Amino acid sequence: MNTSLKHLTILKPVLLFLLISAYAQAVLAAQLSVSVSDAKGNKMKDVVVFLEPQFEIKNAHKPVDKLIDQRDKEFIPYVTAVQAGTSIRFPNNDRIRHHVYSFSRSKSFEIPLYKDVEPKPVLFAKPGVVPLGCNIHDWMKAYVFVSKTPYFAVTDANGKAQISDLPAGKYLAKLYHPRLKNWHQQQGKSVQLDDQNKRAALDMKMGQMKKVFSAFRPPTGFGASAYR
Ligand SMILES: [Cu+2]
Repeated sequence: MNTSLKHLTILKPVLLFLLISAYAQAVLAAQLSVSVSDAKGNKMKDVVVFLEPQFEIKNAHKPVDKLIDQRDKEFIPYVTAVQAGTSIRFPNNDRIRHHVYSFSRSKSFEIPLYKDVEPKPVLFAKPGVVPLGCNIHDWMKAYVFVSKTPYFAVTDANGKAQISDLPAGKYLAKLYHPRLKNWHQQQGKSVQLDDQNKRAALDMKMGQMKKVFSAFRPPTGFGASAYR
C-alpha cells in the first residue's frame, strides 16, 4: 500500500464522522412545547398546533397511517391531525353498525353501514378541515385537520402539545380547533429553532370562539338508542 492510500484509510472514519455531524446539524431535531389556553386562561384540549416553516422542507417525513376509533357510539379522538397524503383507518369497535361520512371540500367520502369488517383506509390528500359524522348517530362528531406540513401536534387534557424532530429554521406557530373562529386568518407566533434554541416553549391563546352544533345523545337503554 502506498502512503497516500494509507492516509485515506486512516482519514475515512474521520471523514465519516464529519459528514455525520454536518448532517445532524442540518437536521437538528429541535423540539417545541406549546401550551394553549382560552381567553379566561383555561387550558384547551383538542387544539391542533401546526407550524408553517419559513423555509423549504428538505427531508419530508413519509406520512404514517392513522386510526379513528368508533367506541360506545363516539369517534375517538375528537380531533385528529394528519399530514396531507395520510390514510386513516376507521375500525368499528361497537356491536352496532356505523355509517361514516363527510361532505368537506377537502375530502368528501362515505363508508356505508358497516360493523365487523374494517373498511379500506381513506386517503386525505388535500389540506383543510374534514368534519366527520355518522349517518345513524347524529351526535357522533369528529374533525380531521389535514396539514400541509409534517409539523403539528394536538393538545392533551392539560392544553399541552409537543412537536419533535424539527429541523433548524424559523417557523410560524398557528392553531386550529373546531370552535376557533377565522383560524385560517391568524398571524401566528414566530419561533426560531437552532443550536442555541433547541428546546423552545410557547404560550398561545385561543382567538374568538364560536358555538358548534351538537346533536342530543339519548341516554343508553332508552327508546331507539337501545337498538342502535
Ligand atoms: Cu354511528
